[in-house]
Amino acid sequence: MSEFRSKFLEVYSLLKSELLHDSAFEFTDDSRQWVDRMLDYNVPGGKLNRGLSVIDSYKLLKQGEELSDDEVFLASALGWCIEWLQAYFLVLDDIMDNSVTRRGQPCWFRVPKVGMVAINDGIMLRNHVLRIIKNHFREKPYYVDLLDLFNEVEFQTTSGQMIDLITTLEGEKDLSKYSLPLHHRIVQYKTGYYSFYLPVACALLMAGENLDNHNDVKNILIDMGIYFQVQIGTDIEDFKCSWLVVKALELSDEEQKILLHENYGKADEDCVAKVKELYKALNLEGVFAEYESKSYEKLIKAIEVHPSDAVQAVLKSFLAKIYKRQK
Ligand code: GPP
Ligand code: MG
Ligand code: MG
Ligand code: MG
Repeated sequence: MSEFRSKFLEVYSLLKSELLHDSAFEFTDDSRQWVDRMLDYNVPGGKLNRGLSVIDSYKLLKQGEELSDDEVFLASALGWCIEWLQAYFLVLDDIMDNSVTRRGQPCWFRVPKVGMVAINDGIMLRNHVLRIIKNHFREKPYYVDLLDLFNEVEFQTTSGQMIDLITTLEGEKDLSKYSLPLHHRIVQYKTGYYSFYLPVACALLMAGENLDNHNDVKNILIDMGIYFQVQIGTDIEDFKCSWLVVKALELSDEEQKILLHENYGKADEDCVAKVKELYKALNLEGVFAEYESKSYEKLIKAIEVHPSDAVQAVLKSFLAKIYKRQK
């Protein structure tokens, strides 16, 4: 667990309080209470891995040097910007997916009296990211780069969300469109940039680096992001374009393909069971284990040719986190 966790949590309260007293808006008690509750409901309830990894990465980039209170604060603030960004994505994604629960509680739009106000709340969360960055980074030499980074990552995530949505359109369920490259594209854009690249990119900017010189770091992190999604993508009922179904299609004979087409993406228990049985018959677990060790070796090789030991340490710490998750 990160040594910075308790500091990080303190920073949340401070950022929230600043937002609740933003002088660009004349808050009333009601409106302040709404935002207060909306933030507590949607922002801090996750595992906070993305946010914390900004500080952890920054510390590794400083190669063990003691961080000042100001550095810990700034890295935490950027970490929270990522958590805020994610809250914005998830509040809106749950509406688009018509989901029921998120992080063990009802989705925000399902909370009584929230409903479609949640759309505006999502936009509010997005605006908060920019308010936080303005409040704390306006004077920094990397301010413009930071804004540009968040803008670009948001665009990539929105684009990933679009291809995810249009491949699972109701009434157009067509399994034959699913392929490994499509699956990779969806997860790369929908989650890879904001979950894996963004935390490290924030730490690099704080450390005075120019992101144009770190395309190799971006590529490695995006590959890790794809691997990470492969691990967890099992959405049979939702007709998701997951790695498992793409692999299954690749390995199936004609008869098995027909079975997949008939049973994939149906809420019916028997259909789900049939798909799972086929996965077993195709030994997808074994195929996955093979894919896992190959991708691990490939990533380690890519990391070890990087010229900076500090950057290597950042990438290896990410790799260790996601490969541990498996067991
Ligand atoms: C979640 O994917 C979607 C995102 C993180 C991106 C949303 C982007 C927007 C611009 C709204 P998912 O629906 O597959 O995940 P989950 O199962 O967590 O809902
Ligand atoms: Mg969803
Ligand atoms: Mg979705
Ligand atoms: Mg999902």
